[in-house]
This record gives sequence, C-alpha cells and structure tokens, in this order.
Amino acid sequence: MTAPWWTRSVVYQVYPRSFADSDGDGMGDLGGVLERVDHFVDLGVDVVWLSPVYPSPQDDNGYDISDYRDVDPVFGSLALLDDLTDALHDRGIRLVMDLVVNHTSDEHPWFVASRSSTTSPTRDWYWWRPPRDGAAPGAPGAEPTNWRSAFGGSAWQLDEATGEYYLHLFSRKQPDLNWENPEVRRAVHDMMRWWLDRGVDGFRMDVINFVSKHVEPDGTLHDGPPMPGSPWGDGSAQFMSGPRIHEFLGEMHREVFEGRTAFDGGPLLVVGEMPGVTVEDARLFTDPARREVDMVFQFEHVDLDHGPHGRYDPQPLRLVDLKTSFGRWQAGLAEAGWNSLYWDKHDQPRIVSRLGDDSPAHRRDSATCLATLLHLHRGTPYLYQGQEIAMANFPFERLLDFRDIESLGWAHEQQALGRDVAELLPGLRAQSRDNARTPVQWDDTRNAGFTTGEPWIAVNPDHTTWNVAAQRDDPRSVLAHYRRLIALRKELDVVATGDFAMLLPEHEQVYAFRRRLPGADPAELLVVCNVGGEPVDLDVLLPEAVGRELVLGNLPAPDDDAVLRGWEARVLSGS
Ligand code: TEU
Repeated sequence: MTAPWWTRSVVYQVYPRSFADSDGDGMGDLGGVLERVDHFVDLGVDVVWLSPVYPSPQDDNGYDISDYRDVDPVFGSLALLDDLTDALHDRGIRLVMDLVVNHTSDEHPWFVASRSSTTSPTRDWYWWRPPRDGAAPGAPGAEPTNWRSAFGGSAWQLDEATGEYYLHLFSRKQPDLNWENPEVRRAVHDMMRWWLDRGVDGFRMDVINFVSKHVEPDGTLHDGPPMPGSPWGDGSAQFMSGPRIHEFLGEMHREVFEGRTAFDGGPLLVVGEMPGVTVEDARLFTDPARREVDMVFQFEHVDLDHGPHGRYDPQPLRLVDLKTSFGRWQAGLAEAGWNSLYWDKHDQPRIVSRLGDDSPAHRRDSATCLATLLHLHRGTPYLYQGQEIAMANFPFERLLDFRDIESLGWAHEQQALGRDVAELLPGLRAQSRDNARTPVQWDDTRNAGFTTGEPWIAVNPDHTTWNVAAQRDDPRSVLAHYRRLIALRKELDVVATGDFAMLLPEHEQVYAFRRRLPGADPAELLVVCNVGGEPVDLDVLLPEAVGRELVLGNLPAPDDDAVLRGWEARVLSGS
C-alpha cells in the first residue's frame, strides 16, 4: 500500500491575526494571507492550517466561535476565504480549517438559546449543573466540581438568571458543548460537511479529546486532585479522552469524512489536537484501520520544561528527557498510526529561545539545528509562521505588554494569592503564548511590513535583522534551510516512511538517530545534532558517523568531520 500523501508533506500553520494585515487596521486578515500565498510555494509546504477566522468576540483570539458558517469581518468574508482556497488549490496546496467544537462562544445562538431558561429545548446542549449539595448559587464551594479553568479560576460560571452553573474548561465566554447529546453531534457534523462542500481539505480539531467527559449515568461529574499553586483542582482526568471518545470520533468519521476527498481527489487531512493524550491512546486514534483521525497533536515534549506549579514555573528542558519522550512516540506509532512533529505553534513559546540559543552568535545555527532534528523524524512536520526565519520570544517587560487570556488569567490568579508581578514576569516571559503571537516579521520597515496601522500586539524589535526579506535570497539563512528540509522529505522515501531508531539515549548534548527503509536509495540515514554550543568528538562518541556522505548539513561542510561543531546538525547517508 502506498503511504498516504501526508507522510511526505509539511503543514504550515497560519495564525491569521498575526500573519499579515491588508487593510491597515492592525489585525492580520485573509487579504494578508492571499497577498503572501507564494510564500508557501517558496517554502514548498503542502498544507496550510488556518487558525480560526469565524465570527467571534475574540475573547480567546477566535477560539470562541459565535457563528461556524461565516468569516469574521475583521478577517474578511466567505468570498475572500473562497478566493484563498482557490489560490492555494491552484498552487497544489491544501487548506485545513481549525475546528473548535468542544466549546462555542457564549454569544453563539446555540448557547443564547440554551441559557434562556432551564426548560429551553436546547438546555442540554451545554453542561448545566445546580449548585453543589444544594448550596446557594454563588456561595463559596457551590461550584459543581473543583475543576480549574485553563485560563484561571473555576471551570464553572454561575448564570444568575437560572441559578445554575455552566461548564467552561477555558474562558467563561467558551461554554463546553455537551457531546453526550446526539443533537449536538448532528449539528456539528452538518456544519463540518458544509465546510467540506465549500472545498476545504480537512480540519485541525481543537482539544477534540475533551468532547467525551467522564460522566456518570445520572450526570454526576467528579472532582479532581488539588492543583499545586491554585485554589482549584485538576479535572483533566475527568475531561480528557473520556469513555466515549473513540465512539464519537468513529461516528464523526462515518458521518462527515467517509467517501470524501480533498480538492485533488486525494484523502482529506484530519488532525486531532489532544492535550494529555498517551502514546497508547494515540495509536488507537491514528490507526488507519479504526478510521478516527489521521494524526494527533500531543503535548508530552512541550510539557517537559513545566515545573511543579505548571507552565509558568519553567525548569530547564533536559535533552535526555526529550529523547525519551520523542523516542517513545516514534516507537509507539511505528507499526500503526502517525506522528505530528512540531516545536512552535500559537500556544507555545519560540523554540529557538526555549531550547535553542537566540543570542546573535548562535541564533541561526541553533534554529537550523533544531529544525533538522525535528524534520528528520518519522511523522508530518508542522511549521508555525515565523519559525521559518527563527523568530524568537518577545522581550516582555510589563504585564501590560501581554494580550493572551491564558497568561493574564494565570497572572491575575497568582496576584490574588498574594504573589508580586515581579515574581511572575520571568515565567510569563519564558512561556507565554504571546511569544508566538507577535506579528510575522516580513521586512525591516516599521511594524516589520505586517501592517500600516497600529499592530494589535507589539512587533519584536529584532525584526530589523530577523525578517523574511533578509533571508529569502540568502542560501545560508534559516529560511533557505527549511526549504532544503522540506524538499528532502519529498525527495527521499527514507525520510518520509523509513523506520526510526534512537541512538545515544543518555547523552546530554548530542541527539542522534537512524532512519532505515530497505530498498530505498539511500536505504539508511544517520542524523547527528549537537544541541549545544560546545564541539563534540564524534570519532569518540559515534565513530560510525565519521566518514559518511553528507546529505544535508546546517553548517558549511566540515574540514574535519570527526568534530561535530556547536549547534551542528548533519544528515549522513548510510555506510
Ligand atoms: O489549546 C488547547 C490547550 O490545551 C491550551 O490550553 C494550550 O495547549 C495551553 O496553552 C497549553 O498550556 C487549544 C488552542 O490551541 C488554544 O489556542 C485555545 O486557547 C484552546 O484550545 C481553547 O480553544
């Protein structure tokens, strides 16, 4: 059986509000994407994943949808989205929409109707519960469970009019849909088919493993254990990958995807974002024989530098831990299923600052080293806007600099616990989602060519040096290296579908692995990456890596290949 098209493809994620602004209002929009569609051709990517552009109050930057069948005027129109779809298809590029169906906006008509009264016919489209144990609505401890919202505070919001609480795992303006109700699932499937009829080529499904909660037959939901650093509990075991998740995804596959194809007649692409998913579950979710999803976004590697108090309590990311995690995922999905491979995305800080070295001396080399490490793994690489030019974290100085509801929600929760802002800033500076949401740096002009207006979030001052224009024609640029990596995946079958074997699992600085595909040419690749600034003696550490043909390197060919230079990555052909 020939391997599916996405085994040799790369997906580019566009976060539209920060990509490019075509009308000068300071917000990125579809016109900006359309103007730069040839940037995707220049890179050689095969899919564009578009973060939400639907009508939304923008409480969570569009992940709070108030109308699933339109485009928010701030981004453009359905007609403009059709133009972008056509422009991408004309260039052989698929469009995958971001689908947020674990929750809607509280301004969605579905929720407005559901909250209108306890006897509303659609009351059961959302999770409504009375105060716990008959307590008075709004009384301390009256929340139905102790769950913390991802954005701080209780995951339950009291609706004064009816005296009941509704569940919101994210912001209070993002009420969770109740997927136990078949009417909800039917409405979601219908909407998804509507988008496929418009010609989109698949979906990235937001926190899709949250749609099945662990709920008792009588509707009881259970508390979670205490959450360090928060007055609330950790409900994740109660709402992640619940008992009906495979049933719901199988039903969705039958009702929505069965028999459908992408614009070129090939298979659609269905990606499940699944915080907390295990390798064992992912094997079930992505096994083609089970017809659930094609691949998942897992979070193990991006949680490795979270301290005991979570994301904003960062600790150094140890390379050995990364190898253990990536190695487990490579082995776990080797026989069935498929990995998504990512560093950056709109919810994560920039990898060149997080694991690389964004100092002027090492930024280019560390970014291209980490790019090579990831792209040579088995799986589909995702490239987040700006990563192709090594955009780095932003030098946040004050709480006022941040826009992200998650960062600010955590900060306000911590301040309420008596912590001083000065104590919170280092964790926010290192880990805030806003690091990935500063405008893409197109050139060295004012606002980096992102907008002629006032950007909704500050442009990184380093755009005068780090921008697309400065890199496009430079063969040694980060951008040029990504072009070569993306081309290599198309060119070499061993990159696309070869097996994976981790080497040097205990080495704290060198990340090395082997790829093999018997019968391919080459049938074997050896990849060695020095994830650090100090040179390493390869002839001592990995003698088999010395004297091989260099297929692709991120530094000029070495005089002495027995020494692996600081931040050097080499892709070497077999024997
Ligand atoms: O994110 C899922 C999620 O778990 C987020 O809380 C995110 O991973 C977190 O920041 C990690 O610490 C998805 C979207 O990607 C995110 O932008 C949305 O805010 C969230 O769902 C709600 O829709």
